[in-house]
Amino acid sequence: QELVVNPQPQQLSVSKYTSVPSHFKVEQKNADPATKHLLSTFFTSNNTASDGFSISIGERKDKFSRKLLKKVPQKPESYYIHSSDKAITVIGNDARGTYYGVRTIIALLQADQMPLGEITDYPDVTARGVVEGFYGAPWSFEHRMRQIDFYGENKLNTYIYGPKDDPYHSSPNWRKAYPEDEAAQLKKLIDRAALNHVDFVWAVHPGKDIKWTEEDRTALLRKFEMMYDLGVRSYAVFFDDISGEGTNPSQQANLLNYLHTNFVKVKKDVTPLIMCPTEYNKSWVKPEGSYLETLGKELDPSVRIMWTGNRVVADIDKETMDWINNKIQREAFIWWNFPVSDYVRDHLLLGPAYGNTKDIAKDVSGFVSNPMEHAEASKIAIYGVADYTWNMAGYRPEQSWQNALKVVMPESAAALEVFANHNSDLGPNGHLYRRDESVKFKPEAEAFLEHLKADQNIANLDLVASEFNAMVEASYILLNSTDNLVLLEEMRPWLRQFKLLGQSGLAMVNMHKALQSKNTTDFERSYQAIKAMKAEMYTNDRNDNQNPYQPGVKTGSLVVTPLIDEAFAHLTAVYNKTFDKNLEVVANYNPHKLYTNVEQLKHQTATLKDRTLGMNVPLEVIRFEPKAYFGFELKEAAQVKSIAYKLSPATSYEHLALEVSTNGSNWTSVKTEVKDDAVRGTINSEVKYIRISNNASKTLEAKLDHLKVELK
Ligand code: LTM
Repeated sequence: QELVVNPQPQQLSVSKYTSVPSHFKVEQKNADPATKHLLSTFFTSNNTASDGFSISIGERKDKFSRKLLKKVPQKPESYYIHSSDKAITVIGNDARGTYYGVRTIIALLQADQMPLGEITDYPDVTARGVVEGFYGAPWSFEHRMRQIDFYGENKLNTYIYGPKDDPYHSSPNWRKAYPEDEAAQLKKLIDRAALNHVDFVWAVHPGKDIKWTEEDRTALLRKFEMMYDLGVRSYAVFFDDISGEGTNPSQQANLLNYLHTNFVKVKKDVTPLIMCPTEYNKSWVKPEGSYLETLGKELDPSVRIMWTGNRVVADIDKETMDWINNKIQREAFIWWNFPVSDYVRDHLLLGPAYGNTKDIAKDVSGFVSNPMEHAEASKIAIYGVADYTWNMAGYRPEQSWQNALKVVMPESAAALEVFANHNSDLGPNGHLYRRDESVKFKPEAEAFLEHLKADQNIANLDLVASEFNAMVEASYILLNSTDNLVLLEEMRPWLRQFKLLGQSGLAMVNMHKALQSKNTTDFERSYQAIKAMKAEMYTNDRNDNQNPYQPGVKTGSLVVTPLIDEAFAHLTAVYNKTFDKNLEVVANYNPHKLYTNVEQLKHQTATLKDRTLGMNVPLEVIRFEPKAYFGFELKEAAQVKSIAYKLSPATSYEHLALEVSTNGSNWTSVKTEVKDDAVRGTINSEVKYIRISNNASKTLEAKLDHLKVELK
């Protein structure tokens, strides 16, 4: 086993490698319960003996020689390790530092060879971890237990519990106690976090219905107390994705200051509060207001303020940090919206964690990743976040990613690499956030298509075929793997699609070969095979991963799928022309477009499923200025059966009109009815444009639940 310590230590100097002793004598001085527990999981009666290799563990305050103590960095959570052929000494600067030192020692002793030398180590970022802050099914209890262990293993110290769809986290139930069984599970999670030196931060999301009254602030204090009784010692208050009265910055600051004075200061063992503002990214800052400045001025300086960057989903750089830190008069706490996929639920994001610059360590008070609802699959990115936030200068995203794959699937890492390599981009999305995908294969795919279309010799044909083959083989290996069944369950629908995609790539290569040799039988067989595979993928897309937002299963969508589709269409067209045939050239595309002047909606995508045209709606609150409109422009005028949309709050409907047009200039209002809080309109003529417009003179703020047009 090679030596991999994640996160990568700050300084590691190895004088030589030696074989790992079989037995140890462990002497621990001031180890806390978490460190004791960790030691007991590795050092058992099987590998300890009174004459074993000496390992001595303790904290700065314990008795160690001055020479060694001088080497322990004066930084929170730091540690120093000295290992010689006689003994290993681990000294932590504090309890967490000692724990992390022991984590490192265990990693060293699990390698083939033990390094002798010194390790001096400390984290760059104070609070590092995960915010379970996505929309969609919250993680299960079992997944959370696995996650918390994973954070401990990778020296992450923060888990913010804030799943948008937990009713007791958000409105109106934030005021209520958790039901007994859920409270019992939370208690177990909190205890597990303590055992892993992870701060379990319980977050509340009260802004949708909070009243700035004595009654509500005592309700919140009461809820904090309940959580305290379960063992919570860290708290956050989220005001993201809300509209109305709850967005008032002075009132938010008042509430946080009240909690700081009446709870944090009183308890003494509670860490400083964290808050997520309503304007949590630069693109949402209202030019007419001074929301962030107000928070900066009025919030107690100890309160940490979250920030997602220049947009909702963004990577972070020095300029981002300088801008926000200046506004809020403190170092922002980064909420990195990666690998969260709640706005592209048909995709799996398995690529490396990259894009944040390496010069922001001193500008952030924390850095947490918002993950996918697929907890186990998110570990690939989280592993990278642990590495990046600990040692920014030394972070190498690609290497860290390779290591992560080996950790999550030790036996099948090579196959997982093939799969993850082609499943990392998000596809077009409203946040305009994209990731590299199929990086090494992309130039090959481009060269292949270029030569194919120019009717030239395809020099890399074997290479392209061998990638498709690797995809099929990797799918078989992973679908039958046993080294991480939890991960396999999450990936299964995508693996089935991926196998079919690889197979259809191979059939496409065969179509090319058959066309070259003018073998019409072989060509038509491979053509039919691709059509059959496409039909199967379509069925999978309709049956697997069904959710109301982006249902279905998309794989290889940046490079591999377009390559196969384009090559298939081209080959079929050439074949038809050459042999005077009429095989159908299928194009899977949606010819209709979104039609809007709302900035937040401009980059959303339109989907066409059967005869239903829909908008991929954003999860956030949308601002509809006066004269704002949103809808569709059809490719050509067509008969429409019905139009349906839903906004919350439903009071927005008073100011909105549903209109249609054949030319985009002359508009006709459509009669509508409201049923189950949704609006429905029917028309009996051909239309090309459909829009919902804000005819009021004031800006409306609302969430869009859906917009659907049924075509005849
Ligand atoms: O990003 C923040 C602060 N809030 C929400 C998240 O809950 C959600 O997961 C992400 C990504 O869709 N966007 C948000 O607005």
